[in-house]
Amino acid sequence: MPKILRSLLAVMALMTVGCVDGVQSTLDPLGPVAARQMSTFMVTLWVSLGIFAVVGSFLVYCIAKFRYSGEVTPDTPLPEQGHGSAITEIALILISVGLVGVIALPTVQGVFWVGTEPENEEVMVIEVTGQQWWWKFDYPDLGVTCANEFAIPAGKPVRFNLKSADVQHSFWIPRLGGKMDLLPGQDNWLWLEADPALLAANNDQLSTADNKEGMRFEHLPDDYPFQGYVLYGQCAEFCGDSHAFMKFRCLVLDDTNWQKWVQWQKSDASSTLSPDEAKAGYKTFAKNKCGTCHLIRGTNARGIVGPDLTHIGSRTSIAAGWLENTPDNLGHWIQNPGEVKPGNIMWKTGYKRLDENGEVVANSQVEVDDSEKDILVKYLSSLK
Ligand code: HEC
Ligand SMILES: [Cu+2]
Repeated sequence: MPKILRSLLAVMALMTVGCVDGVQSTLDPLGPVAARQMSTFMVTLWVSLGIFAVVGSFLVYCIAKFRYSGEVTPDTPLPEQGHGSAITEIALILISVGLVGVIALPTVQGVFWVGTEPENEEVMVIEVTGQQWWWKFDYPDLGVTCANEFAIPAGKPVRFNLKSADVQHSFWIPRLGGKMDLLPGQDNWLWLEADPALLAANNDQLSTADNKEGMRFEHLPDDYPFQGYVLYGQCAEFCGDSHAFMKFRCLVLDDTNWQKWVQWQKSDASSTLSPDEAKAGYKTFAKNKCGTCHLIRGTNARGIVGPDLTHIGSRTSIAAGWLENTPDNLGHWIQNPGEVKPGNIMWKTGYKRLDENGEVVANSQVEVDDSEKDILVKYLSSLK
């Protein structure tokens, strides 16, 4: 096989594997919107494959059947020439129009279905704000605000009102459906739902100690305060340096866990450290000006530039779904966020940096040394 063909096949194989077996596969729906989008896609796929098979077979047949077998010289006569057949042409036009109809009907119906909130059902509203490079989630009816990880109740439709604080982003939870742009100055929305039956039916895809490879969506860790599923989301519109690291996690909870989650989210920060240790932790936080950008409810840290850190200790991830929430990752992030997510606002506008001439370039010049880092990691991890 020629080298170029082999490389092409390898790339195609890799891409297909990425589609079929990912935690963010659109071909493996876990909710009605994703299922509908997938079935519409399958109609188009089957029709296209049918056309490919019929046209391809004719082509191969004609090449084989009408091939000139003798030696070709300048004197070889042209084969018999035809000038079209009205009947064939009309038939082909009718068949094409028919096939376009077969594709268009479910597509147009689907567009309207996806664009209309489910009737006769209470639809919960979540306001989503995309920011470079993290997500803010507000529940106006519940008085809950959180960042980068949010929860929805299983089996209930949710309306996402989409806004952007800066540039264009796009909200996407591939296994639930989507996606939709967040535009500065224009309000978009979409609705999604996680289907408990589909979640239960795909239980074998859960990550377990010996099934990390086959993982397609996850159970929450055992020490998480609630039990449920984790679905992965992603910004799907290029929005700057760290666009690829602008992820988020959507927790899907049953009724009992959902009620518990809401109560917990509404509560102020509570540290598992002793009051003295917690006080020292907060002091270090305040000293480094972290509170000018971050909110920790129940303290004087009231910043809104960065994500809400009220319950950061109980999050599964940090840096907008990009890193697992471990003490090492948290420490690395706090000391050098620019290395984790190039160009991010915390690093760019908060931290002490030098330009190529050794001149200081930054506003507030945060610089966290090792002992302060340890205190901050201990304090933030204790905010459950
Ligand atoms: C200039 C504003 C600013 C300052 C000062 C700042 N941060 Fe941040 N912080 C941000 C922004 C913006 C993000 C989101 C970055 C991203 O994900 O792109 C962030 C993210 C974080 C995260 C991850 C949060 C999440 O939801 O994943 C942690 C933890 C954090 N900061 C801790 C700190 C600590 C500790 C300090 C003080 C040493 C600090 N920050 C100082 C703006 C700031
Ligand atoms: Cu984005």
